[in-house]
Amino acid sequence: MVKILDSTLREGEQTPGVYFSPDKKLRIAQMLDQIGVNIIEVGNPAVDQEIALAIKQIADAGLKAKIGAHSLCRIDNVQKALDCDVDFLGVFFSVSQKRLETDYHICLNQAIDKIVEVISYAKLQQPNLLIRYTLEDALRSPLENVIDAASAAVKAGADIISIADTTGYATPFYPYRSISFYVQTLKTELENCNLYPQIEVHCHNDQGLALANALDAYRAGADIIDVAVMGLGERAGIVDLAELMINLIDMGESKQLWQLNYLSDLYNFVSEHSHIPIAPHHPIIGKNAFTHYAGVHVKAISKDERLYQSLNPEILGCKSSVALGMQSGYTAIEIAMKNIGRGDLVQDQNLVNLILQEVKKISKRGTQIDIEKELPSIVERCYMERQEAKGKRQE
Ligand code: HCA
Ligand code: CU
Repeated sequence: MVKILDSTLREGEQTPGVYFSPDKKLRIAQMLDQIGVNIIEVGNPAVDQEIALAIKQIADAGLKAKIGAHSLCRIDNVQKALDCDVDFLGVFFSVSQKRLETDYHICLNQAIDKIVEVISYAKLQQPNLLIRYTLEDALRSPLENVIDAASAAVKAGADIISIADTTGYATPFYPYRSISFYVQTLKTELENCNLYPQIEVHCHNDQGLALANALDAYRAGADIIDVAVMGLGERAGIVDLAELMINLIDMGESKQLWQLNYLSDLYNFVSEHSHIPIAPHHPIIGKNAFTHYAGVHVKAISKDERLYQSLNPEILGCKSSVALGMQSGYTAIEIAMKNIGRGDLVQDQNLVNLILQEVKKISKRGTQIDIEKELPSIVERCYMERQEAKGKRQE
């Protein structure tokens, strides 16, 4: 059974302009817990005192999920995380040759000494702490460095090794640049040394491949996958929570693992408080994700929704709908009229056609027609017009 680590509160808050107050953080954590996420990464307490407070508050909230803090590979940072009573600590340090030379100005052995020192310290302070060591920018680090750093980290007490594709460089389509290759190689190499950490993956979306890479890693045996609500995060963000869950179910995970019907409340809450709108065509969660529009589509789904849906909206606790506009056909008007309680009028084909023409005309304003709010008066107007025309014919 794969585990999901949600990083909306850590990586997601690294989206420019996003800030969640401690109260909002707690609410988001509760909602993630209700959905069934396994680990909630809340933030780095060394960044700000308020983040430290939020971590502590969530760690003390009695949630089922493990609550984690993020930390630089430094003892003073780790101590701040431990002071927050977390169950989980994530320490990251890159062993890419370029980073070692250009930024840290140390050699691989010195880097490994630092990683070992920090992890051993954390383990000693809190032996039951779940410790993750992340190979930042792993996909652009020499495999030997990755293996050496990972095995040293596990020997020092790391329970989880995370392969971070920090810059979204991975692709499932080039074997040696694929995250599955890193997962498999690392597992095999560590097993050969009798080391059995859980393997986590953290995929960025710079080339739009975060989800594909995460699923590639899943197929290769990754144990934990990182996500954020709406895929929030640095630059182009990371894997989207809802998209990952749906695809994992598609690939054989049980849908009983997660309460998917709570996803839309969570997304609306995060969207509202991050001030980032959910794209209408966002898969699964967007307001158009199960909305059918063009005439030929609506006619087909009126017979069987599966003709234009590969996903059943019921799994998310929602229903499909129709939209009205220039692309609409006759059936959409019939359905929409029934939806607003004017099914009594659909027998009048001329009236339905008149409404259709009116809808097409209105659609030229370029914004969506609100069926609940606008259709009743359109129907009324067209109905009156029909009655007048009938009256005139009788005169
Ligand atoms: C960061 C980089 C990071 C770390 C991931 C991790 C990445 O923002 O600090 O610690 O597991 O993408 O490498 O998010
Ligand atoms: Cu990241």
